[in-house]
Amino acid sequence: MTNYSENLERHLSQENPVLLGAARSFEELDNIARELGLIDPDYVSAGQISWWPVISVLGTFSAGKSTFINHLLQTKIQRTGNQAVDDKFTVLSYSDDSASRTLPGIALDADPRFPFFQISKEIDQVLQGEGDRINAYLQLKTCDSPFLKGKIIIDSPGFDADPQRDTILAITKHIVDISDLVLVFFDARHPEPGAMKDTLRYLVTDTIKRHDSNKFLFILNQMDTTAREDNPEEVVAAWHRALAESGLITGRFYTIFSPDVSVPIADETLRQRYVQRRDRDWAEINSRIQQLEIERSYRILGTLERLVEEFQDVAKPEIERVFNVYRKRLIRTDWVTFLPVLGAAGYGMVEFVPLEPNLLVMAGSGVLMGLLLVWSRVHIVLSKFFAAMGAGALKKRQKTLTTRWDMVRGFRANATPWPFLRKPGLKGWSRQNEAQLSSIRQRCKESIQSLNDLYTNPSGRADAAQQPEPPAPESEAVPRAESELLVEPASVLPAERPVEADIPSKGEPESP
Ligand SMILES: Nc1nc2c(ncn2[C@@H]2O[C@H](COP(=O)(O)OP(=O)(O)OP(=O)(O)O)[C@@H](O)[C@H]2O)c(=O)[nH]1
Ligand SMILES: [Mg+2]
Repeated sequence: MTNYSENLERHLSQENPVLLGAARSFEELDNIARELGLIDPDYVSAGQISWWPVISVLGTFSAGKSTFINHLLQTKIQRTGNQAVDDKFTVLSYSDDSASRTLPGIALDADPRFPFFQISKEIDQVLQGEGDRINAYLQLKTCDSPFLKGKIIIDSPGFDADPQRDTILAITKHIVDISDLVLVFFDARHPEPGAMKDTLRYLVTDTIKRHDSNKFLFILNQMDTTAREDNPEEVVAAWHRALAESGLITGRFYTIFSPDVSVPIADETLRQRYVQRRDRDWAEINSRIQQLEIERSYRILGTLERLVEEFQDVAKPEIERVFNVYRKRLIRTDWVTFLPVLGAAGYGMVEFVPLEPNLLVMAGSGVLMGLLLVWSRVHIVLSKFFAAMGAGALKKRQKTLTTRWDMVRGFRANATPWPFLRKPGLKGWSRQNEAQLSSIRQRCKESIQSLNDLYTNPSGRADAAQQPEPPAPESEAVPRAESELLVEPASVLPAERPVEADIPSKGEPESP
């Protein structure tokens, strides 16, 4: 077992038994592929996919990013405060150890399980030598919050807080690229464009045209502070205007505040409206986060199933086909080139018949050996030529078939000069392998069924959908229907909302 698989399995055994089975199947599949020569000895298929969805929290400084994360995780893992607190990115990852550990950035840079593997090289490209200072930019923290099971959350420094701008920007770009969900925080205490300038430019304008722009959620935090204003709608309107001026017309906009540190709202009716609106938006954010967890399990099992299919139905038959052509070509040309050897040997026999029998045997075998040597040399040259032909044909097929298995490598491992000297068929292939692959496929289907049982409830079981329930901001204030929203799958996701002034006004009662 490789180091990677060992670490992966240890981590999954703590947080997702269904996926632990999948990780073992990846390993089994790799062993078969290795025997067949389809992958390098140190290649790990499981290392090519993202095992944990990444949620990043970015935005203006002191907007409440760390406070929000602390509330999600129900622990004070991140420091908070009104000065620029975070000066580096913190990757939060699950561990069942109740003592949280903080590891330096190098831990992330060197571990292929995390999406920061070899980030120092990327940083070096932006600023030569800066990659060595990875620990100044990045750290890993472990936490035993059940909410973190099956996901990675990244906390970030405020957007305009750091003088090391280029490096911070490069890491931010990397984080945005690898994230499955990006929460962009703004501060309701500072809705003026100047205070949001950098965030608007890098996290709004630059992201609108992305193909994955749907993964960005725009959040105006600390809404409680607007309750004291004469005209709180104006705060949200100003924020929307700034977003619209940065090019964002439609999207997901949320207005929330932290239940842990919010300032009291004296007017009870107003307070209730604020809380209701906050809880509704918070539930939508939670729902998006929950959805990622569900998607990742299906995505990983889907990838495994596709890999086995590609192996059995595409890569192996293709290699077999090209290898059989190679073998046939070699046999045919062997005969064609062997005939002159036989002819020459026959001619020699006739020529040397008058010689003494002893001399005849010596001369005959000498000539025959020489001829055989020449012939085998010709055979090897031809085998290389035919192997190159086969590899070329497979290379083209590889492009059209879009399989992840390296068919050319698999063919080359088989296209030895003397394939007739071993038993027919592909090297490293047996009925047992075939049965193993079918069993992986079967297990995959069963795992998908287990997930269906976990996330849906067709039989109306009372204990269905046993996921870690994300914390509602103020559970007693959340109406029943909304608290249920927190654990529902995708079907409850709301449609995209256009920009609208989205805060209960002080005067009128809110429409339901
Ligand atoms: N009233 C109110 N205060 C909040 C809210 N969220 C955070 N705060 C306070 O705002 C300050 C900044 O919060 P942090 O969570 O440290 O903000 P941050 O975005 O992580 O800040 P940096 O890491 O420095 O960029 C802290 O004093 C928090 O207590 C909120 O919703 N309402
Ligand atoms: Mg912070």
